[in-house]
Amino acid sequence: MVISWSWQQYLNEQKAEAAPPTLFTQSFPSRRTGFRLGMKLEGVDPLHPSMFCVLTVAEVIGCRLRLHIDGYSECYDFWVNADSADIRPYKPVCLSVHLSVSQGCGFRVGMKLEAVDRKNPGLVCVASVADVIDDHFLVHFDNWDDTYDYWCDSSSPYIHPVGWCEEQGRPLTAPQGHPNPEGFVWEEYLQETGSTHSGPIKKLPVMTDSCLCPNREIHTKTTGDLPDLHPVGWCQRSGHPLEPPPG
Ligand code: MLZ
Repeated sequence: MVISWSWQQYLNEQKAEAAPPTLFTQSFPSRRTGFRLGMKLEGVDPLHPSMFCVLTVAEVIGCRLRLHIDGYSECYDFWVNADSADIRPYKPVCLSVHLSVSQGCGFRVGMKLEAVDRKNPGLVCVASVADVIDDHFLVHFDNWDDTYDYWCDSSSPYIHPVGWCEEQGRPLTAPQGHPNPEGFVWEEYLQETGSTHSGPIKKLPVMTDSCLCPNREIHTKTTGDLPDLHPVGWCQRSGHPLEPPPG
């Protein structure tokens, strides 16, 4: 007889509490996804997050999608949540229209910000807005090559306004090759580069700031992984299988 694994029983056995849903930026899915096999869309290539690719829905489980990058091997297929900010519909009018000013978010090319390096999620670095399309913009890390770039919108948990690190008492990684990385001062840098800072960045939700754990190192890693963390019961509610702990 197969006895199904139960969260409640597991929490009781472990004498542990579940992280409450209020700590998560992701809510429970409100409805079943309408994505179907073969549908085409566009989205960010996770291996090259500065690029949008033509994608095909290759598998749907609950509200998770396996996406195939058209023209490339299946080994590059990747999974996202159906409500991921990294995928978008084909919109004939807006396709390939690069706007220097976004219509909604207020970000402009050249504005400076502090952003999590998603390849090194322990680092928050000096960054610039490198491109804007509709309400999405490309984050580029100053004086680094574009392999660290990624697209996001103003609600992204990875971006912070200039001065955020200082306010939080945490280190800010200066641009590569900066003459005095330990003594980086925004005012001087903005003056040297003749740039402005991005004002309208939405701050990290308060609950995320206080986060699951007081340890700063772990908090940073958690921040880097936010879109893939869900509260207890999310898999059941979204129709996705949950891998129980072994044993
Ligand atoms: N250890 C790496 C860190 C690169 C960080 C870049 N951040 C945009 C290196 O030095 O190559």
